[in-house]
Amino acid sequence: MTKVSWSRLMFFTMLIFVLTLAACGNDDTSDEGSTDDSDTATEDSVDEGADESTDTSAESEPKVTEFEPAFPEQTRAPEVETKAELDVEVVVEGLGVSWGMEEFDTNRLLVTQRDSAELLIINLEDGSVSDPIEGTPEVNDEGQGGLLDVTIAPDFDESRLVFMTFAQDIEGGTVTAVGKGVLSEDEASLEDFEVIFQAEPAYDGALHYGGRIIFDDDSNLFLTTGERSDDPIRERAQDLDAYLGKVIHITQDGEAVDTNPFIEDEDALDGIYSYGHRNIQGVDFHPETGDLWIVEFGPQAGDELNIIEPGSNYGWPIVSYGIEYSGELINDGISEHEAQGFVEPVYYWDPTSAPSGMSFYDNDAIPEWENNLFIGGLAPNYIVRVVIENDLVVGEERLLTEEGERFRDILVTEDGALIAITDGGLIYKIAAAG
Ligand SMILES: [Ca+2]
Repeated sequence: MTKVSWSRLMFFTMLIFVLTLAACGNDDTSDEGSTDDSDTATEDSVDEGADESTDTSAESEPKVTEFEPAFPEQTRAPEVETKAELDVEVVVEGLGVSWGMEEFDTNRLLVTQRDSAELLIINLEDGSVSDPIEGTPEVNDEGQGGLLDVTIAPDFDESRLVFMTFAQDIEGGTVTAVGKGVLSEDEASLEDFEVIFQAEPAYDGALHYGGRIIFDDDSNLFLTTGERSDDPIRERAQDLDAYLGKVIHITQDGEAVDTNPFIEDEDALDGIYSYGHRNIQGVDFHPETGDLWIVEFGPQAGDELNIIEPGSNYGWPIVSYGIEYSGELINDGISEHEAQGFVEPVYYWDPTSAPSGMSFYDNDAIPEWENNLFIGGLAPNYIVRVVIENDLVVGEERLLTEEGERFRDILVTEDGALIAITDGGLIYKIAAAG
């Protein structure tokens, strides 16, 4: 186990990172960036507190687009800094690409391994890693596919039900699929695993599966999908007869929830909750308002933080605060969402933050973090802390900027520790010092 002092982290936070992002037309790795790109860091030493820069936003890099925000708080929020002293610890290393996790028992996590399709149990107290749990589904592991998210049923203590998302081969290509199984008492296997939902249509591609799942208060599931990236399939994000580029609301049996917004619309799929999304990689409920918040990848820049309203259209690929990887404008470069009849993002990033899994801090262990949102960053390698007031972003901080890790998912434990898993197979624990 390695311990890193917070003062050292804050020092390195001041360093300027120069990122080399692949901007090629062949987006085999797309906006997730390459897993083996060697980011070059220039270590300009800046004394803490001696920064006389007039740019007070957390983002120090220039914008890559010409777009202006629809309202002042929509991008480049003022930089904030955590005052509490923190301990940062690598609890586990040596795993594969770790994509999703859930605390199913105090300080014990279920963690998915994307490429090997393994489900593991991690003990945060002693750093132990279980053997792979038997009975997990067969996946398509190409590109961004594989075993993706994991969550447990709200009545897990009785039902032992575990839900997972994954890329599945079906006729015509691959889909984002949801399945469930019963964790055996000895925790060695998932029994009676069955697929409950497939986000059709299938498409022969390896990108943009979305794949986050979360339970609501009624014990139904929200599932996020992607629009499969390529032009023209991505246009299906706008279509109500396709589950691509959507937030989907289903029961534990994969049926549409009967209060869904398009249930009366014969031309629309009943499971759709919202649409016009690109690739939703993070989802959580705001602890105070109860609203469902998501983050979705933009193309080049234009990653969005959105509050989900049932039946609403979030605009992709008609409007965006980003541009194509080629540098071309998207749909003649219209960014304003509301003016075009779409929901404005609460916040967007330019340049990209490559936002992945996210979690609100719904704990009082670190009081200044209460109700803040923490988002894993994949391409610039950091964790984003977002301070929100009245549904507006009023502050942003970047944590663990010097680690060089791609932070794939974030959770907050019952004890109030922030856990982050990475593509490099590390599990970080960030907690109040002492
Ligand atoms: Ca949008």
